[in-house]
Amino acid sequence: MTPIQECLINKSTKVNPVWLMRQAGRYLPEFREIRRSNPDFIKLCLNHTLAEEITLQPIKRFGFDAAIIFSDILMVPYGIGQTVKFKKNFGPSLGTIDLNKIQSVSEDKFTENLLPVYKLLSNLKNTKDLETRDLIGFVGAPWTLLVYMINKVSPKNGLSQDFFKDKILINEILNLLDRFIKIHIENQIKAGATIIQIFDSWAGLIKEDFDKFLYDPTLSLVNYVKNLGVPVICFPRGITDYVRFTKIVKPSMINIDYNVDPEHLIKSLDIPIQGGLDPKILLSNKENLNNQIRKYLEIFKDHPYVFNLGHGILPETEVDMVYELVETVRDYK
Ligand code: 1CP
Repeated sequence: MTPIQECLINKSTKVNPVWLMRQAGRYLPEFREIRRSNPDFIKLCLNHTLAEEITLQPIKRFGFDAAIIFSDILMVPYGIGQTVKFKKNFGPSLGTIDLNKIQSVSEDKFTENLLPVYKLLSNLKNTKDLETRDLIGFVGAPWTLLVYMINKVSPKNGLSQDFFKDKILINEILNLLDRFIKIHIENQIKAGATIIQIFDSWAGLIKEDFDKFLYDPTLSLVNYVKNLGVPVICFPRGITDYVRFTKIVKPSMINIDYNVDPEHLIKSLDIPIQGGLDPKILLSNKENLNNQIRKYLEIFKDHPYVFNLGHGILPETEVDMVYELVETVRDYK
């Protein structure tokens, strides 16, 4: 059994597994080198040879307990036929939605569009580096994908004024996403994913209709993954009530963001917890980093806990600080 499975399934508090959200990415010089000669991000995600190399880069360097596939949550909108581009220093930029077009995509065509992602997983499954580690597949939650599909650019400056205007369009997209995200999950599990993580990075933007946008669609996916016999981790970043979310959605493990008070949480929840550390701490100094890491490990010493961050690692993070993080977690007694 892998260290994370020990924690997730056996509820062991004796292990301190560690991996980092967005661990395969821009803070790594070896990733930036590959990226320089591969300007088309979607193409890079669909190049299973390079994607395999990128997935394994952080494993080779830091020995994390899990590899997360090099891919993106926006591969689902891409797979159903919406144009997805990544512009330098800007982020994702999606095309206008043609509802007829995306509704007519067959399940086979969707799977065919994303075949390299599944090939990546099946190749990784057989690599020596992953014999004792988990291989994490992932999806964006319906809400977060809806946000990108309708807003068309990152909502970091807020949602467009008319975001909620077309109720029919919203409902149609949510139905479509439920169907295709499930296909993407099943394909990833069949190809070798041992855990699925659901990223709801913009859950904090939901201000009303929580059942419709947060609880119902996530519960539908969580039940689906569990029925396939694989653990599922939820990351509803920015919501105010993680306890309520966890009680309704019942994921196998909950990834907390850095605004969550972990002490309050363990008093109310008995499921394994992952994450929490503010990624900005990695931009400070080693002493501060060590103190903050120990704070989390101390709070969780009698609770099944996987060490991770409260959001993705920042591109400006120095590699040295990541070595320090892993060493501190591993040395903690
Ligand atoms: O190690 C890994 O995690 C690599 C695989 C991975 C994952 C899990 C990538 C590669 N993206 C993701 C998930 C993802 N993608 C999320 C959820 C996690 C989170 O909140 O960080 C989100 C919101 C996206 C969308 C996305 N893709 C963004 C954010 C844009 C915004 O709204 O601010 C960006 C910048 C990307 C591009 C991307 N995806 C992955 C990488 C390495 C990159 C950077 C590409 C580059 O510019 O070189």
